[in-house]
Amino acid sequence: MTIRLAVSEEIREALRRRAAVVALESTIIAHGMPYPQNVETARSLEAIIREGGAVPATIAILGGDVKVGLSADELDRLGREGMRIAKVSVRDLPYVVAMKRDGATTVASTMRIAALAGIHVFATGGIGGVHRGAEKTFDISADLTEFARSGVAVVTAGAKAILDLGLTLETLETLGVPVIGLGTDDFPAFYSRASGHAVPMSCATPKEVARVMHAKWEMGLDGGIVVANPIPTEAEIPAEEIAPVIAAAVSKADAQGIAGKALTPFLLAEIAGVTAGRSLAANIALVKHNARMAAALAVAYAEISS
Ligand code: PSU
Ligand code: MN
Repeated sequence: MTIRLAVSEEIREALRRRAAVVALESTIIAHGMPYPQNVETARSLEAIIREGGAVPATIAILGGDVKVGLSADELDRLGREGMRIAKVSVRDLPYVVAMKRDGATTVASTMRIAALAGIHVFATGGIGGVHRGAEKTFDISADLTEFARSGVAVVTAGAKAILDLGLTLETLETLGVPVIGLGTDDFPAFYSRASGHAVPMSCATPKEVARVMHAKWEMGLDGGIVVANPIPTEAEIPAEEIAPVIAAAVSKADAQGIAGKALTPFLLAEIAGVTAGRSLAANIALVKHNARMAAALAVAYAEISS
């Protein structure tokens, strides 16, 4: 027995044909960006994926239903409700379903639901990871453990420098998760194209990444793949510029005792406030870029696996 999924007709039909489908998460809409830019962005992501020849599958929990594919009204409701909607990671799934609540899914829970639905490619902004100071707080995102389990390739602009990127990469290695730099040898740091941490492997094209996906799962190696796709140069905020802003946000969270699932949204909102919207523009540009790459990857993977 697995979770009953409410998959839209269009997506069900695409999966039946083994066509290209790209999953999208909803925490980035409800908690990652302000209204109305969040809804506008969510809509453009779906349009970009369609232009790329794939079917978008935005995932969220609505009234306890695990939705794969949202209507325009449902997407709007998520965006308007924003922070009032629960942030739902894997541990929270049974609670929101049983209580018939709404929930915005994180990378971890979106990966799990995508895998259950038979979707192998997912576009996000940045994945969660090992937080700075995790040796004391134990704050390591469930996104990482999910990569060890769910067979989904996640296109991400690396991970934000609010995290300890070195420890994040070490943890992914321990969990047996491939981290592929797409056109880069350096693990991207979300707002910046490089972090100074090398990726263990790189591919030049989405086609090559699709071959790695196919090889991994054919070999019976379960679990996901991190596809690290750097932010476009013109939208980048250089590391030396964003570093002090991030450091200040981390200290402020520490001083105010912000921890657990509230930490990531707190840091994101702090950074957006201090950079006067520049971080938001960068965020929107990189997610769109990830959606474009994810569509190409889903098309290439559909070709290889059929
Ligand atoms: N990183 C971002 N923006 C986000 C998130 C992460 O740059 O919106 C969201 C994603 O949904 C991710 C979640 O899965 O935060 C991780 O939260 P936590 O660290 O509490 O696991
Ligand atoms: Mn956490």
